[in-house]
Amino acid sequence: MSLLLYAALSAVSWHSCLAADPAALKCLSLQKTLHIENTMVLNTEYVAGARNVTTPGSCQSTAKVEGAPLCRVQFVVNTTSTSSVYGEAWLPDTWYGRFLTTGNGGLGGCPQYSRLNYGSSMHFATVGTDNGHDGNTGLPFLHHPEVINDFAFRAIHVVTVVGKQIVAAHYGAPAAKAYYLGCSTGGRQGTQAALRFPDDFDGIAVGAPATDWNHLIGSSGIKSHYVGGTAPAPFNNTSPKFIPAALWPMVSAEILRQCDGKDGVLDGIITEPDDCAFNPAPLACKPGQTADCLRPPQIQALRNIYSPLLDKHGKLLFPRFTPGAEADPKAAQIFGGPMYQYTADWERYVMSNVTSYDFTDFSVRDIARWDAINAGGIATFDGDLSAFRARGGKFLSWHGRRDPTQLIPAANSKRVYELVAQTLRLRPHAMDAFYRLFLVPGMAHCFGGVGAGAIGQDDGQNAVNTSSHNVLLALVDWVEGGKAPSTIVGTAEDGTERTHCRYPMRSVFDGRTFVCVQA
Ligand SMILES: *[C@@H]1O[C@H](CO)[C@@H](O)[C@H](O)[C@H]1NC(C)=O
Ligand SMILES: *[C@@H]1O[C@H](CO)[C@@H](O)[C@H](O)[C@H]1NC(C)=O
Ligand SMILES: *[C@@H]1O[C@H](CO)[C@@H](O)[C@H](O)[C@H]1NC(C)=O
Ligand SMILES: *[C@@H]1O[C@H](CO)[C@@H](O)[C@H](O)[C@H]1NC(C)=O
Ligand SMILES: *[C@@H]1O[C@H](CO)[C@@H](O)[C@H](O)[C@H]1NC(C)=O
Ligand SMILES: [Ca+2]
Repeated sequence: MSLLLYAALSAVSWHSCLAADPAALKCLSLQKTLHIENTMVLNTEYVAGARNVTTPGSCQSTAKVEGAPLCRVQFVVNTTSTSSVYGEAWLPDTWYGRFLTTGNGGLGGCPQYSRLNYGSSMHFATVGTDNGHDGNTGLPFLHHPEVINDFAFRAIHVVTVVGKQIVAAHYGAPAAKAYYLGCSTGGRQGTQAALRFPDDFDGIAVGAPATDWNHLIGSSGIKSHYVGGTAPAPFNNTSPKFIPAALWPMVSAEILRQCDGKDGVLDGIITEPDDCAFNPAPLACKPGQTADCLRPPQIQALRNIYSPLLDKHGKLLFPRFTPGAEADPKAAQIFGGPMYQYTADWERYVMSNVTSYDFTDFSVRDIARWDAINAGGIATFDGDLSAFRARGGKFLSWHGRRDPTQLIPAANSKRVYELVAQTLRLRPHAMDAFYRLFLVPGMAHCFGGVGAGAIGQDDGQNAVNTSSHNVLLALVDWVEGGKAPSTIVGTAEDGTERTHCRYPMRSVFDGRTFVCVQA
């Protein structure tokens, strides 16, 4: 983002609030009184009542502020001579002494304003960042290894260190506890924080983490490839393997026919998709049939999509696509025709330093090459959380079981759980002491989907505001009260609730309701 833009912005808002309110004056004075290494305070703005504020960058133009009154501090931190990170701190007047850093999504150049709004509404001093570049594309990475480093591990750490200093200056005392909340790429960032900067947070809540990044993004591209995607958009996929959008509902219906009832309830939710051995054969065209059926290359594409990705030695590279998740509209990002955008961007702008690339032969060999480069240490697939555990950190993870976006199947979070347990040689009861994973049947990517998906993970997802139903409050109770969450109760759009179990417990229908039982 250009410094010119920041300069213009700061000139406007400094004068826009003329209130004599002491809280407002204190907020505005931060612009002059804050002196933090490598950091320029661009603007401070006192938001006296709920309203929208203007936002810099290309991601959005306004953001809603419901946690007002609060002090909004916009800043930029130089991370190297060729990279910088934009950050915002939202400091509510009614502060409960807690600090919260929020993560990003996708290719991550957009502060997640909904989480800034959510965190500050819950009375956390809340920080967010652009993760070192503007916009949700990989183009800023091209020939910019330090921008990649910001994205891969540094931005969250830097805004956390600076954010804590801003909090201490504003309130006259440091935060008592520090938390992290993020989903998707934000889930990976939170995991990276626990691995690389174990002192930054007392509690970390992550959803649908994009961990094992190289395999995740590589396998997403291979999944696009299964249906004939060989180039990024715009690209007209005319492959015989391509499955047009109109035929996917038929695939979903067949998957539900085969697997919905396995959990004892025909409700459109597959509680344990990893137990669904979907067989696409019934969808094949019968002799003479030309419509509403699939031809052999399409059937083969489905077999590939719903099979785990193995390397040439037969070792698992990445879990399969989740049966049932194809029903989510976002699945079209992978199966809609073109090569998945994040795979295309990561290959071109990071792995190959080019602007155009031929994906015709994209394969597991390319994933091996990505592994070898592992730009910025982005993989984030390391089970050694010993330092975070030793400092008393608590790690709460959730993952929707109908997650299609970026192909982050919940099975990947099970893998990460097992990796941590194996690396630290911990049995489930010992894992429970610091690391808990909640699997949410029916939930799409981070939130939404079908089922009881509101668990306090973001703005608009806080249907019941208590720690039994809210991952952020559950984490606070765990860190500050030693009360670990045994379950998380989610709320569906129609207000019905379902108890979500912590892995490795299973969610089982007892004839009346779903209960959690030992695996
Ligand atoms: C950050 O870097 C820019 C460009 O190199 C420089 O102009 C600016 O003074 C630096 N800011 C701080 C606070 O060090
Ligand atoms: C305020 O911002 C939200 C999203 O950030 C947007 O949906 C809404 O339209 C905005 N309202 C106004 C009045 O600009
Ligand atoms: C939800 O609970 C938290 C913690 O008690 C509180 O800070 C917050 O104001 C509550 N939010 C709403 C919308 O009631
Ligand atoms: C891409 O280019 C940058 C700078 O030109 C270089 O430092 C980096 O190593 C290159 N990346 C790869 C994967 O070759
Ligand atoms: C895609 O290609 C086919 C075959 O060449 C053509 O008929 C069709 O119009 C094209 N569609 C678009 C959207 O370009
Ligand atoms: Ca079911």
